[in-house]
Amino acid sequence: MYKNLINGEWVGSTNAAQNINPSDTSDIIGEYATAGVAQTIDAIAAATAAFPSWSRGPIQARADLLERIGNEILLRKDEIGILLAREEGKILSEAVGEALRAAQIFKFYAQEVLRFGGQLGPSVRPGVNVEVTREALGVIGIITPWNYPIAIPAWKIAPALAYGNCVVFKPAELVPGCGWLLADIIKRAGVPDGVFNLVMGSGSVVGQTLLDHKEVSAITFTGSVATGQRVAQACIERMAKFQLEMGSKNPLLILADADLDNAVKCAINGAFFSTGQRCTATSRIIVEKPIEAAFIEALTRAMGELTVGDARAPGTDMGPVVDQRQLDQDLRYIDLGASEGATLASGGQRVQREQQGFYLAPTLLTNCANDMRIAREEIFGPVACVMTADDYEHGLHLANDSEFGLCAGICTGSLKHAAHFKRNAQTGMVMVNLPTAGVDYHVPFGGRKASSYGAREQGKNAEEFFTTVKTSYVFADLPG
Ligand code: TXE
Repeated sequence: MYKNLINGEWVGSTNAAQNINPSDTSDIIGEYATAGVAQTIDAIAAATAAFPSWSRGPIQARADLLERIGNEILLRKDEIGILLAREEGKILSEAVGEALRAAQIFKFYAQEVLRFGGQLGPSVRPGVNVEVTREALGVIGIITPWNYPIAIPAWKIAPALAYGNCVVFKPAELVPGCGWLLADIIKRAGVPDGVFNLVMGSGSVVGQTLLDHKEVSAITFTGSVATGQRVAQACIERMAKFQLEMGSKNPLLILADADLDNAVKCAINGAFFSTGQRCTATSRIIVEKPIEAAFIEALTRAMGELTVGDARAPGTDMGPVVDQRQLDQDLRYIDLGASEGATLASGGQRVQREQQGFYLAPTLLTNCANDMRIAREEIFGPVACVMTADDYEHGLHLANDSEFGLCAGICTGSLKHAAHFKRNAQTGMVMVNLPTAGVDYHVPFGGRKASSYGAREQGKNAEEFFTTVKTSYVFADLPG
């Protein structure tokens, strides 16, 4: 049984959960200990006890730790990629790429630790100086989803530790394998006892305990809107700091002057890579009327060339959906699309393979309207809707007409329209002639409206969430 990491010790449990390969449901990856309330409280207590020495300890120790973690992930990226593909269903190249990304993130924050911060300046009062500094928050509860089982934990854990916080990390139930492996690497790198703790288990028990515990200073969460709202309510109740990254309904606007081949590549990548299970996935493709027919024809042709299969098999372009519940949700939305009047242009059905897995064909719904539920609610699968724009202004209006606002893309040869779109898209991120998914780690990540709440993640911006600002006034006008 893979155990939880509490105060530097591997701690078992009477309960365990099976980790199942979505490409082959007969393949059980392992048994993972399920923590309860008591173990979660033990982890919080260990993190609380470790905080004073960790937050005030030498920054070189923190930098070295993060560097060692990054180096080991880098060294083992292929092995981690295989595990990730096996438990989440992302194809091997994407999974190895995600492991590499996790390594880069740890190495970035290893350097950030040493970046000199703070401000010193004169007060408006004579003889007084003002210092603005940042301090660690305390214990951070980290709650992550299943779709990026190593990169999302990395981009929360690395800055949390870098800025001097202690961590209690709860991975998503479906992907304990990557969470456990990351914890093992962090422990092997020499993290002091209690500074980093892993508690695997359910959202309603482990997650809820983190939300409600008074010693947890802040919660960083990525997941669904519904759970995000619960996180917000629980944190507001006891005035804890929180940060939410949730769903989206990202638009890709394709204008008549776009390079058609590139537009198709952007749509394929954005809508179907990682089986469409990305918060930045393209789910609304808005096409200007004159090229709509040609675009749909080229896109469905390219979709027909995608090989759906075992995530670890060479030649697979798209792996399975993560589990039965998500597959049922995807199929429900496809049926809903038909009943709302959309046309099923491609896919829509389960795919049979030798082994039992949650395989779904990449699916395109055309003749969609922006007020249909399939165009407004996050499906989170390989399903994209196409809708028509009369012109650029109409396309921009459709792109912005959404409860969500994470990322928006435009494909166009027009600098004027690209610049206007960049300025007027109501999202946290904009892509020009690029897929909506695929971001860097050294710059802010996050959205607007129902997609995100609180400070942006990643890059230097992470200090906004993981630290608190202190303003000190010093009277030092000594005589002579
Ligand atoms: O998310 P949950 P699920 C969306 C996507 C997907 C749907 C459901 O539409 O179909 O969410 O996925 C923990 N207190 N996204 O069920 O439930 C939970 O254990 C504290 C989009 O996986 O939000 C897990 O660790 N924590 C998103 C984490 O919250 C709780 C990525 C996320 O789980 C909790 C993932 C509670 N009461 C899902 N209940 C994106 N856009 O990136 C659950 N959790």
